Amino acid sequence: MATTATLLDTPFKKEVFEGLSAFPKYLSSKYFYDKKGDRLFQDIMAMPEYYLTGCEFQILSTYTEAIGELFRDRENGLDLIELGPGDGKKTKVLLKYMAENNFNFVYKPIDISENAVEMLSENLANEMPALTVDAEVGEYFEVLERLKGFNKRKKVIMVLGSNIGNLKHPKAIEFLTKLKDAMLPDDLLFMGFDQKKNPQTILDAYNDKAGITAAFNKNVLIRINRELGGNFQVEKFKHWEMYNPETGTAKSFLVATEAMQVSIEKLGLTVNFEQWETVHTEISQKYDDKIVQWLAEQSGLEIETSFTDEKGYYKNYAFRKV
Ligand code: AVJ
Repeated sequence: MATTATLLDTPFKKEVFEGLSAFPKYLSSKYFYDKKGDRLFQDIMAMPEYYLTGCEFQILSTYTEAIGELFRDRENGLDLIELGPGDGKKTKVLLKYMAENNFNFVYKPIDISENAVEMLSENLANEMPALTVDAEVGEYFEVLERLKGFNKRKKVIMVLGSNIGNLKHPKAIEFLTKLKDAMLPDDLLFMGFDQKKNPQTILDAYNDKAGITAAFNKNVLIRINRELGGNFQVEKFKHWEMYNPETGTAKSFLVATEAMQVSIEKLGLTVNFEQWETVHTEISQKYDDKIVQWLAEQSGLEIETSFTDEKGYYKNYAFRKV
């Protein structure tokens, strides 16, 4: 034990070791996002089946003024803090409105992908040179502590893309509660929640014919191979998606198509797979008003207002601290 324990010196190593030693096996979706994972996620956002991005873009474009004015401060300016901005395409709609309408603000994007943060900062420096950008790399839960330092003037915390959907309800409540704890009465939380809809539409979004989502899911194995000295034969795993319309939970798996043994050198770990054994890799929770209302209640937040797209596929909610 002592020899393996000393090897687990990063969260990635520790979590991969735990997840692949567990039964049933699991890996965290937060490790999808290396350089190649970021690119694959960009491709996902551009696919016709992945309706989320287009719907949220439509909402932000249609209701730019209403949303922007919700953000407006009384006098001292504001900090706009975004968790998980990705490429910032949707956010730029709001940033441009704010820049053109006399907002005094700093934009603070925080992402787990160092690569995404760098690309976004560069892009904004080119496209909106007058904008003050103060980017950071970090994980949601670790970043929340630092948010408390932003209490000198109004802050708006933004989480787009239904990123909260990667958290099961208890974790989502923990996350929302910590956001609430970092907020003052005048602060706003603006969040995107993908809505329950025809289960087929959801399945198609996470199981596209071109196999981009499959490649995205398998990228975590490639990353383990490269960063941790693993020898996964990635093509021997099958991407599998299921959606439970009762709970609103979409789940992704990697399924071993044959029995095999995988070794991960830097973890000192050998993993046995039975044929058809699974690795659970991601949840993408879908919501309705009732669930969001309940999450808010459990977290000490209240919904101030919400915006939806033409089809009602997706919703952005503005919350305040109770
Ligand atoms: C970035 C977490 C919102 O769950 O819809 C896309 C990631 N996974 N296709 C989602 C994802 C598979 C995405 N989030």
